[in-house]
Amino acid sequence: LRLASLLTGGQEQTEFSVHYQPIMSAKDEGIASFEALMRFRTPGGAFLNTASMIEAAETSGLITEIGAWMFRTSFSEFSNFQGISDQVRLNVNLSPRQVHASRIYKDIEDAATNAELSLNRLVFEVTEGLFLSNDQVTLDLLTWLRKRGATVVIDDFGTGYSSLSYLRKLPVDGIKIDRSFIMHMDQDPDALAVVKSLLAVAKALDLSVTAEGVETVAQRKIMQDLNCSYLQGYLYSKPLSAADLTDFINKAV
Ligand code: G
Ligand code: G
Ligand code: NA
Ligand code: MN
Repeated sequence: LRLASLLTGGQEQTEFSVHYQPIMSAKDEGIASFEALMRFRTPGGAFLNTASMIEAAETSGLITEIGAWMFRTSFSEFSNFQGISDQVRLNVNLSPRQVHASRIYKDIEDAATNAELSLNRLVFEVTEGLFLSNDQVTLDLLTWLRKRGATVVIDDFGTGYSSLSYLRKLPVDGIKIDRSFIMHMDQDPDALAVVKSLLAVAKALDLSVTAEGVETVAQRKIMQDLNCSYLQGYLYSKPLSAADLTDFINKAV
């Protein structure tokens, strides 16, 4: 694949695939959504580091092409998942460069049409950094997605050094609290205080909250007691291939 070989400096057959990590409803621990995460594999079968591959794709601009592939692949795999209710949704990450490429409208529309997937089954994750410059391109895209029925959440929330007051004006439906806070909250009172204040702000602004990186029963209990909406992390499942996900779904129901 030409794109992959560009990214990896010539390793011809680097394979793209998508893994899916479940997101559970905090109350009943049923499956609420799956987050689609890109995977890059060498001909030898080793997985390359996703974050560095995405960063390289972002820097080179290839992310728009890879992103379009990601929409097509994850939407159509998701619409073929068996045994999930039609309330279950698909989360997809958008990088800043993707958001700023005008083709994204058509890429999303075409992939959704092709997979016969309504946009109200989709959740788009964007990072806090996108909002720092308050640019109209970002606001227009997110507004359009929400008008079409999609959900928009801010990923890795709390790491971006932005003030909380700006949240009120943004075209978003929820936040995902960064894993670094969840990881430390049962030992570090400051991390717990941050988590509590994020939940209070989200409640006041009527935003959903997802806790990322929930690994222990103690962390789950804290988040349930604080009325967090959704939980995601290794306690439930690591990201799984579409094939392995079938087992997870069958066990969950
Ligand atoms: O699961 P994990 O190690 O793969 O994710 C590493 C990072 O790569 C995360 O920050 C995740 O949001 C990002 N990422 C994974 N897949 C995609 C994708 O399809 N698009 C974008 N923009 N980022 C992705
Ligand atoms: O930036 P984003 O939140 O999209 O990145 C998700 C990343 O977090 C992926 O690399 C995913 O594999 C990882 N991840 C998801 N759940 C857990 C968890 O419970 N613990 C740890 N350590 N990593 C997790
Ligand atoms: Na994400
Ligand atoms: Mn995240």
